[in-house]
Amino acid sequence: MAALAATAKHMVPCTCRGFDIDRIREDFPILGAKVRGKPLVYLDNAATTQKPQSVIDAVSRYYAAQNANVHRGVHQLSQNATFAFDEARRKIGAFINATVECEVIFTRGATESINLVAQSYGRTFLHAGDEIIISNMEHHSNIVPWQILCQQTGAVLRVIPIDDDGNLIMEEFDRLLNEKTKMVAVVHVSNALGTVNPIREISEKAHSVGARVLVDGAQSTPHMPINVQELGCDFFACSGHKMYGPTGIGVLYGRAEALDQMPPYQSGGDMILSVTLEKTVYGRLPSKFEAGTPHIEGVIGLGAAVDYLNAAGMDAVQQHEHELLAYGTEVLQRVPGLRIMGNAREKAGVLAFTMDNAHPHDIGQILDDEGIAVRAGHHCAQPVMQRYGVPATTRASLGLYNTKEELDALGAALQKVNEVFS
Ligand code: 7TS
Repeated sequence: MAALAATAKHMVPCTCRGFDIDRIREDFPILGAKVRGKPLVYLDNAATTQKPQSVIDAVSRYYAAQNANVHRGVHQLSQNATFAFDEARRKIGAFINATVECEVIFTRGATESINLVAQSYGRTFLHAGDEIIISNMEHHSNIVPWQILCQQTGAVLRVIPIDDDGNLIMEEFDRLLNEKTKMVAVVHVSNALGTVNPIREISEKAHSVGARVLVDGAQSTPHMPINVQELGCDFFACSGHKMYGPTGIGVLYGRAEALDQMPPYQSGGDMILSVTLEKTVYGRLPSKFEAGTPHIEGVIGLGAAVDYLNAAGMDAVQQHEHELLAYGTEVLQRVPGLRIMGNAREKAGVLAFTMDNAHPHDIGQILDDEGIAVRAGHHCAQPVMQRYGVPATTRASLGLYNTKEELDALGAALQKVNEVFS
């Protein structure tokens, strides 16, 4: 208690060079809000992030000045909208270092991206007896699509276990890999533990037995520079709303060579070269995978989010959040009866914990009374909860606009939780 109070008074500014946190916070109008009469402390960034004014403006500018359907109008408005849409694809491709922009497929989010690969690649190339490797720390979005594919094809799901700290047990991965492995689908950063997984090593090992690699990048893309070529993966999935962009838009990156071999996932307008009543010739990448009118303002808003992240600098974002994570870990460690879940060697973005005396939902409620937004529950990662024998955790998840002062406020509020439940 004394230690906590001392911390709260002694506010330590972020020392990251070139990262002007005050300016950044001013860019996000919602961060000025009050919740229950207290300044909002938003620590639920793994669920969704807040939006900078530039993203809000890009979406509203589209509707106020550019609204038209894309890739089909000869008129000026449609050409303007098409230009803005295509420009966003270029920016996003560069942001993740895709080789060519047609490797960027727009989807509804990470969930749809993974389902697209499972159904299009999986149903075409996987057969009875083939093996799919996932890990024990996956979000349900990277479990259920593979379970369904297994039911459809007779393929078999294998799972890399995790150790007590939340690291993948790589020796077990080595043991699971064999010539029957056709797909390795792993999360880059765990939403429940914060673990950063060694994707490059996983890709190299998987490719050595001829398997494809899908990376669930929903929780890595907002926190660190992403280079899909360096990661060596075949597919990479992410969600716009977790990277300060709009909801309902996401990305599937796929190697052109792999996407070229895959059949469409959905069909209709915009994904064809020609249609007769007897036969359809599919369009080229990326349109083959983008049937129907796309989420135009979502794509444009995501382009603006990527501009924003580039201006902040992903190296600086990573360093800032790294400092926050270390600081927040210390703050939490000082709370009596609190156990952090997930102490992996490499971590990003997430501080999940349980407390001896209080249920995660009660903790979430008391924090909400203090204006602090966290998530309590299983975080759509029930196998992680089963691994550690807990029904749920409380999770504070970080974003680029968070501060050490906010983590002090979290620590002080958790002290109140202890007072209420002691
Ligand atoms: N993969 C991971 C690792 C995630 O954390 C999430 C969402 C998804 C996939 C699915 O993303 P979506 O945008 O398609 O829904 N995770 C969370 C979370 O941790 N709290 O709320 C949503």
